[in-house]
Amino acid sequence: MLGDVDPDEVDPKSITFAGAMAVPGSWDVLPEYAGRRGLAAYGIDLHCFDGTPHRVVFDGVQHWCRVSFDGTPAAEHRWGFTRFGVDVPSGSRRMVVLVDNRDDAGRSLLHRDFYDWHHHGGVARGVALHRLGDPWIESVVVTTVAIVPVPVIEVVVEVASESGRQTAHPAELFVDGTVRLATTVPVGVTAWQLELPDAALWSTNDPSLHLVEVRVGSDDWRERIGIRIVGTDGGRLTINGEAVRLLGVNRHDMHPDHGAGLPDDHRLADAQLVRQLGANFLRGGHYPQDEGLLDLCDEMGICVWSEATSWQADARQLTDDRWLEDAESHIGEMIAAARNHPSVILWGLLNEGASNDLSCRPGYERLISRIRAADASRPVTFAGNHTADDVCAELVDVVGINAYPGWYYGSIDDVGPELDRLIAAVDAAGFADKPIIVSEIGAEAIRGWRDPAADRWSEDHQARLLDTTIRHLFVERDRVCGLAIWVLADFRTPQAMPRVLIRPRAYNHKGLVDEYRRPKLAAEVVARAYHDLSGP
Ligand code: ADA
Repeated sequence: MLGDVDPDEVDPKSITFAGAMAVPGSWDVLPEYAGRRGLAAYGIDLHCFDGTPHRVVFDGVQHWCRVSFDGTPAAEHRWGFTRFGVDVPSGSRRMVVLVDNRDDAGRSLLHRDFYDWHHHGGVARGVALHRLGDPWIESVVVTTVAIVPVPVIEVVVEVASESGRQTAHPAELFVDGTVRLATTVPVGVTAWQLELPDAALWSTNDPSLHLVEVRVGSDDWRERIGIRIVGTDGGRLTINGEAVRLLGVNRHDMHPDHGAGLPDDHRLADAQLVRQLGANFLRGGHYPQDEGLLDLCDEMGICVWSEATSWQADARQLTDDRWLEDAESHIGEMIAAARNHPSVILWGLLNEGASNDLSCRPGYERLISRIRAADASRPVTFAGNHTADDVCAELVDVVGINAYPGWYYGSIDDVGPELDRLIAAVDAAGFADKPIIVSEIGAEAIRGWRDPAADRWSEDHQARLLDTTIRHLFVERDRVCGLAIWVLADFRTPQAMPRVLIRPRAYNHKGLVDEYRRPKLAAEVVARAYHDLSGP
């Protein structure tokens, strides 16, 4: 760890590597570096000798990094949680990655002075060295085009080459191990449509998956896909034309022992916990989730709201061209990494941004257009906390409502009337045909604090509030199509004053389970209510 130094002052060649660090991992959960902010350096020797291009692919480095080879800077990346690749020069090279976890909005624009979750530092997600071949496959995108009368998918392949554009390269396309196409492709983008009469569809109850493999020259690329169409219809969200009720939770990709670098088994445990709760829906609040988790959601039929990072963006950010540019490129990276996952049914952005401010509307328009231009096959949404005077809901397909009646204001008796008031405001604004998701609601509870009076901070209060919410939304009323409880597990939050004074231990305690995933009463109560609603 280099500490509180300016990365521009650091010569990667002069660094002496004294410590050791696991990759993936967050350094600031290790006792040696606990809570430290600053610059860290990772070093490794790479040997790429066979004359074909190589690329090192990072799945998430938090939050700013500069990659260099033999001291020469090759790339910088801002903001964690998304994948990026850096081409490696051939030969034996010393790769040094400078990683900065300081909250520095100058260097990492998507930051602001306070985000309600702790920002860990490190090469928190996976890293892989790819031998590309020449030509190589740059990307494969698979989209469901139709499901009747037979399923049809579109496969878009982008091919690149160092040695010229003209050549037609031999290519093959396999689905579930059977060759479906043997042809040639040029450098650039090629699209194929393919009928798959026998292919089973993906749904939450029956999440069938298929393997698409593309080979071009000596390079190959595999994508596990699900065939399904997501849509909206008269206030309902549909998968393959059938209305789906989303019963869910929000999730932070965090754990006290691992920071943001969770091992696979922890993500598996979280996905299993979601299923045990009777839930079929996960909102990745407030940043793109790790692809390993998306794989699990694909397999388990858990629908995902994939969200681009931002938290309470204000007019200063939403009217700043540079900020919007950064947000756009972050959105592009999110979509590129997650778009082939059938579980991802919604693109989300701008959690609790200033959607009530007309001056921010062009910013919303710009970012929403960026999403639609990259992928028009999924509805777009944002979680708003200005529902009563929102001026941007018109721009999205699904309206998200964040509200905390019974916690930050009012009592549990106010939960139903307050949700009715907000839902009525959406309908009155002319959006009665848009699906609504209550994207956040919850209360804090300190695990172990049971209180017959069910006062705030008790497990009893939280359980009662969530039970009231679920019954109100889905038993007494039937307007919303989904709910994402805030939040699956307790999580660490910043020390910032004065907010930390309402966050005991510097934790947000609105989890159904605590930070080690030990259940609170609410987990039991929510599981009962969700299972009752979703049937046997
Ligand atoms: C907001 C925000 C969440 C969390 C929540 C809370 O709605 O979107 O990130 O901070 O409040 O716990 O207060």
